[in-house]
This record gives sequence, structure tokens and C-alpha cells, in this order.
Amino acid sequence: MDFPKGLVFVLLMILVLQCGNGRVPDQKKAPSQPKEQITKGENYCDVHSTVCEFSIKEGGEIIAQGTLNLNPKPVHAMNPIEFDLTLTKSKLQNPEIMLSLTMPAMYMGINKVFLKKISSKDYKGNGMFAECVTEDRRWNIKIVLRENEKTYATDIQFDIIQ
Ligand SMILES: [Cu+2]
Repeated sequence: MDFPKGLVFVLLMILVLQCGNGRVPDQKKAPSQPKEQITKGENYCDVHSTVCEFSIKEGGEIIAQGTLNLNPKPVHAMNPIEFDLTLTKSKLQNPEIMLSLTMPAMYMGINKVFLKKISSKDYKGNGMFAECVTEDRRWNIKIVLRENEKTYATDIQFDIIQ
């Protein structure tokens, strides 16, 4: 009777894997990835290379949808940033729009950018991200629309370059 080929294969694989384990023990416990690479979250947007899309819903209904673009790219701390927001869809007539810039992990002071309406759909504003003294690079941009004393908001998160 032939020696089962499947068994030979399995034995070979065990050998290969064991050799591999012996040779590359360091890669097994690879250096831990930076925190931002592990948890990007659903609101994460790569502001350095893309225009971010956002959607504000209330009770399943879309209140407003649009894009937010930060320039210049890539986005650095302590650099004047222009924020361009476009509403591609909106149930609001003439909302005031404000951006609140915070770091989720710590208090970085109050940093708000009030956007100016420059056309029926386009808003523009200028601001700056402060330099962080810790290793943390995660920022949150809260997009706040306000109309008739009601506010509607959503968040965009990204990791700044410092
Ligand atoms: Cu900070």
C-alpha cells in the first residue's frame, strides 16, 4: 500500500511551519502598529488625499449631505487651513455652518471655524490645528449645521501630520 500522499503533505507542512517559527520569531510579535492604524472608525477620512463626504441624518431621514475639503494637502498642524464645504443635498433652507475642531483624547482648547456662505451650496472658512504635545494625532471635525435654533451635526476624524 502506498503511503498516503495527503499525510506526506501534512507532515511536510508541519515541518515548514516549524522551521518558519524557528527562524522568524521576531516577526510574530511584530512592533505594535500605531493606534490610528488599528482603529480608524466609520467617520475616518483621509483628508490628506481626498475630499470627505458626510451625511447628517435624523430619525433615518437625511437632513444634509455634502463634502468637506481641507487644503493645503497634506494637512499639517500649525498651518493655515482652508475648509471648503459643499452641500450636495439639504432639507435646510439657509443653515449657519460651523466646524468644531477637537482632539478626542484630550482637551486642546476651543477651536471653532465659522463658515461663510459663498454660493447657494458652498461654504468656506479658515482655521488651524494646534500642535499636539503628545504622540496623539487624531482630530475630530464636528460639522454643525444650525437653523431655527436647531442643530444638526456629524463628525469627520483624521490623523494630522505634525
Ligand atoms: Cu493634543
